[in-house]
Amino acid sequence: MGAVISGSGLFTPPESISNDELVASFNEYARRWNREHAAEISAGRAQPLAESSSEFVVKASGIRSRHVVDKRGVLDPDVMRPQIRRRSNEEPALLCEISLAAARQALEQAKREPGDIDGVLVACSNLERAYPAVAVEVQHHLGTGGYAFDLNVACASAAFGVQVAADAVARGSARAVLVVNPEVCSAHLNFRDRDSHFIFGDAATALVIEAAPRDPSSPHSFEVLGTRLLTRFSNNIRNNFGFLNRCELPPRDPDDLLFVQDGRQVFKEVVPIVSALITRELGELGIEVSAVKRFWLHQANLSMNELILKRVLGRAADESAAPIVLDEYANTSSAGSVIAFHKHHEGFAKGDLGVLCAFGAGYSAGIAVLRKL
Ligand code: CO8
Repeated sequence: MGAVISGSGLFTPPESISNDELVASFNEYARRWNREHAAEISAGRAQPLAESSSEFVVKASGIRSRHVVDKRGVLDPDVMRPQIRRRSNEEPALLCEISLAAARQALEQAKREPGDIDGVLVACSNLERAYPAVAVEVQHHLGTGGYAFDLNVACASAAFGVQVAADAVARGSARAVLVVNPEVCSAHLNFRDRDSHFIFGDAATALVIEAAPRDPSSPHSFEVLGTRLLTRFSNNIRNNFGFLNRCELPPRDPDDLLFVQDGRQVFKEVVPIVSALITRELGELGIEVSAVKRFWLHQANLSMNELILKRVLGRAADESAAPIVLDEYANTSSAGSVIAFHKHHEGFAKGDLGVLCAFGAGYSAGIAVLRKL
């Protein structure tokens, strides 16, 4: 018995911010800060803040816009964060709500009812609370059976979820598992940091993974041929937010409780890790790299994806072989590779091969090799 991805779903927040809008907000903040600190700056006790630019953002990352859960709060130079209505414990939490939207779509593609699902994994970078697990809340509102738990391996979380789910259905401990990736990255992003203010966006994705799909000939059914995960510790992408913060002495700078990275180091170190992972897994499955029709890669940086594929293929990949969604969505952490899969798995004939690969903080990376049923 194997495992099949039989449906995918995507929730895209309706509001979107262009680079020009984001940069205008940042630059207004920088000008205000420089005015307020003019005396320290002229005395040499502070450095003026430099302005951001849309040209830099596109050139350095390939990102042109991002969807967010609250555009007004992010763009207001006095706020610079999404403003989210506090919900009562009786209402679905925000991560649960966006998970449900993506999950229902995935179930529809798979032609499954919630009662057909034995497990829900919420696999993402930024969980909304410590407990109860968001996955259990999603299970409750969807009405699925079995069990549910949260899993956090940063941007690689979806790939880790796919392996856990595929193993469960292949061993028969679950008939079908729903893997959901809700990401409200805008709430963990420091919009006052010029180096990273443009990087992330919000979205949620979902995959149904099961042993025996209801409709094997559906355009959405892909057999999971193999999976491989790896981790290697690095502090180059870090977020120190956690339950010990309120007890720490001395207290931390609030900016240290948000996303921070050394983007250039990450780029340099992650490209070889990921290209080796893809090459090795395809080799172990006896698959020629040239036989892979499409690569659905994590969506952090356009040049990074181009370089990874150049190393794997020995030549540049064209866009139909490696779809890009980060231009519209920016980095949506664990959702990125699944958005690429969800929007671009058309045109596959029976037997065609594809690779889903996610990577990020940890470092962590995971791959799933898929074959069209
Ligand atoms: N506008 C204009 N100039 C700028 C800006 C800006 N906004 N920002 C920096 N610059 C300047 C710098 O000051 C520097 O100037 P100088 O050369 O004079 O010193 C110059 O531009 C170049 O700066 P960098 O070296 O930083 O620029 P890079 O070319 O490296 O591009 C990137 C920066 C885009 C960040 C790039 O390094 C990158 O994308 N790296 C890969 C990062 C990556 O993949 N990270 C994974 C993160 S995802 C993850 O796993 C975490 C999950 C958590 C999710 C939740 C979050 C909120």
